[in-house]
Amino acid sequence: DQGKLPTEIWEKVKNHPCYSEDAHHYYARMHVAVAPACNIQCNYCNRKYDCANESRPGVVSEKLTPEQAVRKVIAVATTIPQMTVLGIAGPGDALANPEKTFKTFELVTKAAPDIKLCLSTNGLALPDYVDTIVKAKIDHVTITINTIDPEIGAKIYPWIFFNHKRHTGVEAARILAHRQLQGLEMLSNRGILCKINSVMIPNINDEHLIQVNKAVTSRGAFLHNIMPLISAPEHGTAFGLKGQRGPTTQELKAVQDACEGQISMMRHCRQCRADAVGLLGDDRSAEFTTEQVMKME
Ligand code: CLF
Ligand code: SF4
Repeated sequence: DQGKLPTEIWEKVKNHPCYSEDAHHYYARMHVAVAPACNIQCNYCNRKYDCANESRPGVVSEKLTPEQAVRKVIAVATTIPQMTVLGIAGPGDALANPEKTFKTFELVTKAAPDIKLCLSTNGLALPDYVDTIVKAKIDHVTITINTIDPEIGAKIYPWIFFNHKRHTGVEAARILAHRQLQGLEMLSNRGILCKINSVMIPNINDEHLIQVNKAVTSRGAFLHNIMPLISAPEHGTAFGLKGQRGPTTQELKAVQDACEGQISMMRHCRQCRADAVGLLGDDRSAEFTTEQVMKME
């Protein structure tokens, strides 16, 4: 229910399955995998899952052009009337592929103006695209912020590509955190509902996520989604530790509980694929391959 939310905000969240826990039982979202490139490297990345910028074993998303993406959106909207939100969440970074991302949103707005637009990013390029996001009428932006401490960041991000060059170590992590928080503040000031995703990595950023929560709250974030690292064999070497594990359910809940009380905590995230379709947790992407979509037209 609306609770204490102002009506104009309620209108934006009531049928967004990620922003409203109630809505996720009734409304569906879809992702189109139009954004293959990325401008940073996360130690946990494997480009299969996204929004979460998450990583777990799975099937690689079928990459689409903006034109193919729009055909898919129409096919899904026709088949699944509860589909209210289109998100671009990878498989790389939406804002490292700005032409494809914004072209897709533009074409979708023309073809299906009722569909809400959602964008997920690591935030590095975000300050440069705030005006474009506002103009495209994107109401929902997710920024993945795992740390605000460059020393911790250096353990999560081996490098970033920024201002035409590669930066590494603490310097890279400092630039990234600064750009993420700056982008968040700029979007909040423009009335865009920002969700922060944080990947909880035991012994790296677990306790620190409470500081991240405070930092994003003070900059106007609407919702904080702390999700578990899903451990994969390759994390062992990437994190310089033998077999980086994910948190247990109890550890995750403890950190989420410790953050409760400032902004809302999202606890129903399903760590979606970059080409997810349908209700959260009920993936129907296999029904909407390019081949299937062509048959439906
Ligand atoms: Fe997609 Fe992300 Fe938009 Fe949702 S997913 S771009 S905000 S429409 Fe949702 Fe999936 Fe969790 Fe993301 S359950 S991984 S939070
Ligand atoms: Fe991978 Fe996403 Fe990190 Fe880019 S931002 S390296 S796509 S997890």
